[in-house]
Amino acid sequence: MDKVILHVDMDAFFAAVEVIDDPTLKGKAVIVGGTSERGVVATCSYEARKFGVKSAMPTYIAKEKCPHGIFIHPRHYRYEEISNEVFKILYSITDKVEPVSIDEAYLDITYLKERPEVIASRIKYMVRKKLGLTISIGISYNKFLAKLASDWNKPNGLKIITRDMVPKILFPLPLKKVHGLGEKSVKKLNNIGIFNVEQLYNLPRELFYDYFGKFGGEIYNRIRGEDSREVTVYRERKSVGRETTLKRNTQEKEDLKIYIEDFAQDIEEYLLENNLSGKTVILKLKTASFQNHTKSKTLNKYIYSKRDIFEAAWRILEVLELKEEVRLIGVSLTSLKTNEEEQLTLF
Ligand code: TTP
Ligand code: MG
Repeated sequence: MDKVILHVDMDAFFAAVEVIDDPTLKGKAVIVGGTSERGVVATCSYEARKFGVKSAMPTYIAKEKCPHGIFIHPRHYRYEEISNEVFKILYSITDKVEPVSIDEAYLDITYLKERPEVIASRIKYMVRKKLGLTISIGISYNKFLAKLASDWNKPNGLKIITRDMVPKILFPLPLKKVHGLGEKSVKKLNNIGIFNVEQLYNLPRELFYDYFGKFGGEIYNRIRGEDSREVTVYRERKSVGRETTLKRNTQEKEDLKIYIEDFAQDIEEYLLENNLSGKTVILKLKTASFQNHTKSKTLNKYIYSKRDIFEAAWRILEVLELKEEVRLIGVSLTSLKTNEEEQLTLF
């Protein structure tokens, strides 16, 4: 069965937030970015885009192109706040949400009963009603096509790409629309007279490896509308840990060491399964008189291996003064993050 993937992306996100916070900006050329001489544009409203202003453009050039624009310094905490609200709406639809950036996510809605376009319209409605913002949504059977679809008729877009539309819909596209093709690759291809997907499609597979290295196969598949990447769900988890009441109370550190080794093994397993690593190790002890003690150490790098976890916990225990017997011991790891996966070229 084909998957059903949504790609959602807020329209002119930072600029749109500025407009909801100050409605007098509505309909104006709002440009958010560094306002110093060397600043660059983070984003701008669609009104400003008409004048050729775009993300990453030096602010002084944006001023030349759009002298009547309203230039605003970014308020990142506020964008985070609104982003959290958007994600709450997404999680109310499904747990299968993969955040990609502050204003962008994939949702796997394969197993939801309602029709995808109904679900997408509901998301758009909720975001509009609750936050006063517009969002563009693409629907397809894989991530690559869903992302292409969300970009199809921004802002406030909704687009479905079905199997029978491929390859027709892909062929006329300029290469820069192929997510995963960086600027350099596009230039290289232009140099040999390849400007759109159809021309690329007709090249032999081996050539893709020459041009894109190990990602060649991936690009070859993508322009055929194939992409097997899963929507990777990651809900932030605060910590992972294990604890146990000892069979016999003890004051011997060497006895406690064995428990720490066991815990480190379990924690490593969990982290590997979930592609996580952590930075803060916590040792917990409960004494024979039921007093709890916790001591933590934040490391200067993320760890996940049994050995690193064990060593960090042991270093805490080693220097502790045990005044009475211990009846319970626990080790946990917090400040977790998802390990970066190898990214496809430059996006
Ligand atoms: P985008 O989704 O790329 O852009 P956007 O939401 O402003 O506009 P669009 O309607 O085309 O989706 O990026 C999301 C936010 O990330 C954007 O509002 C500002 C920030 N950003 C930067 O700070 N610098 C950049 O170069 C880009 C591309 C985005
Ligand atoms: Mg956006």
